[in-house]
Amino acid sequence: MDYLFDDFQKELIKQANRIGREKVKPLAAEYDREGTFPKKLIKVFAEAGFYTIYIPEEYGGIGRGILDLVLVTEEISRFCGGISLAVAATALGTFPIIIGGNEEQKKKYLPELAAGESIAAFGLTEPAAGSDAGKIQTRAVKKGDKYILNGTKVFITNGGNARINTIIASTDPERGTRGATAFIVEEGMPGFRYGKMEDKMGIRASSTAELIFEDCEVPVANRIGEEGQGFMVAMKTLDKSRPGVAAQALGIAQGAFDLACEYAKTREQFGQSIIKFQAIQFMLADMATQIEASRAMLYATSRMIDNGIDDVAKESSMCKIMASDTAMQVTTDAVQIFGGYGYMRDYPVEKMMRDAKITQIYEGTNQILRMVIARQLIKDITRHT
Ligand code: COS
Repeated sequence: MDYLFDDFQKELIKQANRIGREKVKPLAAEYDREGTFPKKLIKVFAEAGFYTIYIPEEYGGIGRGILDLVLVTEEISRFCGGISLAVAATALGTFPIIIGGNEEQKKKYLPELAAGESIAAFGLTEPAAGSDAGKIQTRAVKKGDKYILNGTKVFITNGGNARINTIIASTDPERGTRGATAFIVEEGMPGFRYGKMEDKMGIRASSTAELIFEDCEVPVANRIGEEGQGFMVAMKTLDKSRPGVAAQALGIAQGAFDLACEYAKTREQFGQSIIKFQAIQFMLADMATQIEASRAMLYATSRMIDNGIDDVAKESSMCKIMASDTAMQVTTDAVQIFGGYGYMRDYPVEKMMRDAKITQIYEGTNQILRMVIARQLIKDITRHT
């Protein structure tokens, strides 16, 4: 699909691929085993300008867009789906400021994020509010020039390492989704601490933490938008970030596919390389087809967003479902092609299968996303009849 990119994007893909191959790949197995957060790679990503991509020029970015961001995420994820989150989940944590922040907030926070001096996290999920995000219980009560936050966020990607956290809390529980409000909470604000660090099946080079707010004092100046706009900010954020999950999934799938092809060429059984068997050829053909279909849908959705189309809940859900289901299928098939070796930790494909699983779950389970798609389909049908 090279012909579809401008010169900047072609260079960006090459650069991200080189960094993935030279810097990410050698660390992927160790960081997965040890659950190491990739602090030293954040410096590399920052120097490469990956954090500037989605930030407007007036705040230290280069004002490109979602397509460029997904291209970088895809390339890094070919080598490690966990490490790619140091970029992709920072974008997720930054989008609420870009979408709903005022001029002062953008001037204050975006330049350090663009420079990669800080990374960001997005805090929506709670123990009792996962798919039903409108049921959040974290409370924010205004007292003078501060809000006092109380509650717990769970499963927060980049948690424990993000200086800047965009948090959705309820300022008016009786109003449900219309009572939610978004805040920027900095590491070190009084009453904000980290709880449990999760020990996960996959994406182990990414941190996943509990964020605990105990009478946490957040200046009124750190409220994003007005009271009651938090749910809308969260939903618009997810519309922009789900293609990032699709890119992560696609990269993982492509990485597993490349290894499976290589292995199938070199592995000999019954006197010939196993790629000569139709059973393997058909598997590889299906894997490649699913990957290309996911890629086409992801790039099309990213281009829609970059062209200013706001109403993309359906398309961003579709590309996330398509790519994450593909990643799960392709990585499972890659393990199958590797046979017994694929099941062993000595080979990288079992990690890819573990990393792929989360892409079907987070930033909206694929079941919830089908609901989002169906709701939009019903609206479209009603509009056209
Ligand atoms: N863009 C802008 N506004 C949106 C929106 C979108 N994509 N989706 C919903 N909204 C608005 C609705 O228009 C509605 O506004 P009004 O109150 O003004 O009518 C409001 O948000 C509530 O929406 P809705 O009625 O659809 O809320 P529900 O509680 O029924 O369901 C879902 C919302 C299920 C879509 C939401 O809870 C969701 O996305 N859940 C998954 C959460 C998730 O992804 N979690 C992962 C962790 S975050 S990394």
